Amino acid sequence: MRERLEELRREALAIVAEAGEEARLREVEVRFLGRNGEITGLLRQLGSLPADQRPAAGREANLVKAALQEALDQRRDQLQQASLARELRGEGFDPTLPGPPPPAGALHPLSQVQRRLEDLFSSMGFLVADGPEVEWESYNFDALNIPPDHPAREAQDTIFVRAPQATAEASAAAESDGKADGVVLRSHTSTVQIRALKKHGPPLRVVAPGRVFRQEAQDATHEHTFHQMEGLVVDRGVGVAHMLHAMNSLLEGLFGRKLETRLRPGFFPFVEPGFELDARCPFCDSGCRVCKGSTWIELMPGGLVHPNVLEACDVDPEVYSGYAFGLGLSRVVMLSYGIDDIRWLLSGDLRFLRQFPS
Ligand code: FA5
Repeated sequence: MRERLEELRREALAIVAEAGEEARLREVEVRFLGRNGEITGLLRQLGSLPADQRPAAGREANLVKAALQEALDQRRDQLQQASLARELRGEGFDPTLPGPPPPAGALHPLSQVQRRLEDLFSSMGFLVADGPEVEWESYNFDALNIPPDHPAREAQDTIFVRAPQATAEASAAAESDGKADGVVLRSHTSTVQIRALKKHGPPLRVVAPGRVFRQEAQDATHEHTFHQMEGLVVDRGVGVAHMLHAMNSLLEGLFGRKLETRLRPGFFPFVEPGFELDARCPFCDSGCRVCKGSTWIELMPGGLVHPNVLEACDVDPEVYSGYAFGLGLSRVVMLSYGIDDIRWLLSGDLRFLRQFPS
C-alpha cells in the first residue's frame, strides 16, 4: 500500500504542477480526493491491513492527502493571481466588443390599452383630459347630481381625505375660509365631466382616463385602486344614437372588429336615461368562463347627461344635451389579455409585467 500511495502522490503532484487552468485542478481533486477518488479508495482499504500496520499506513495516507490538498490550493491561487494580472494589463479585453444589452422596459398593459384608446378618440376629435386624484367631495358627488344621502358617499365606498364639516356652525365657519367641502380620493373619473365642462364649456368632446379609488373588498375582479376612462360629449342635438356610435367605435378599437352590442337600462344619478352596454363575448360563440356561459359581457355604463349636471356646470340644458360613458379600463385590460385576476395589474410583479412587451 505504501508504494501505491507514493506512486499516486507523485502522479497527482506532477499534474497539479503542470495544470494551466482551474478546471484541470478540479479534475485532479475529483480523481484523487473525491468520494470515489483513488486516494480515498486506498484509505478505505486500511481496515483490511493487519492491526499493527494500520496506524502508520493511516498516518501516511493522511499526509499524502493533506499534501495534495495544499498543492491544489497553492496552484489555484497562482492561477487566479495570474489571470487577474493579465486582466489588469488589459490582455484579453476587447473594448470594441458590444456589451450585454441593457434590460428593456415596456409600457404597463394598462398604459398600452389606455394609449390605444386615447389615439382612437383623438382621431375622432376628442380631447384627452386629466383631473386630480384627490378631489373635492362636491365634484365627486354634488355636481354629478348624487344626493347627500346616497350610499356611495358612505365611508365603505369612498375614501375620505377630509370629512365634510359635520355641524352647521362648523360648516358656516369653514365656509368663510373655503374649507366646508369634504376632500376624497375620487371614486370615479366622472369628476372630469365637471372640470372639463366648467373649463371649456360646450361644444365639448372629451375622454378622461385615470386612476380611481374605492373602499372595496378585493377579489379577482375588484380592486381598491383601478382605472376608468370617462367619455363626455356635450353639444346641440346629441342623443343616444351618438352615444352608441362612440361606444361601438371604442369596442371596435379595442377588439379589432365589430362586436354585437345591446343596451339595458341602468341607473346613475348623473345620467337620464342611463344604460348598461353589453357586448357579445369576443372569446366564444356559445358561452365560456369569461362570459359565464351567457355569451354577453357587461362592458360599460353610460347615458345622456342629466340636466342638473349641465346646470351645475353653467350649461343651459334647454340648448345643449350630451352623453357620457364610463369604461372600466382595468377590466377591459383583463379581457384584452386574458388576465384572470385584477390584482396582478398593480402588483408590481416583474414576472407578470414581462409578459407584456410593448
Ligand atoms: C361609475 O363609476 C360611473 N361613473 C360610470 C358612468 C359614467 C356611468 C358615465 C354613466 C355615465 P361604476 O361604479 O359602475 O360606474 O363603475 C364603472 C366601471 O368601473 C364598471 O363597469 C367596472 O368595469 C369598473 N369597476 C367598478 N368597480 C370596480 C372595482 N372595484 N375594481 C375594478 N373595476 C371596477
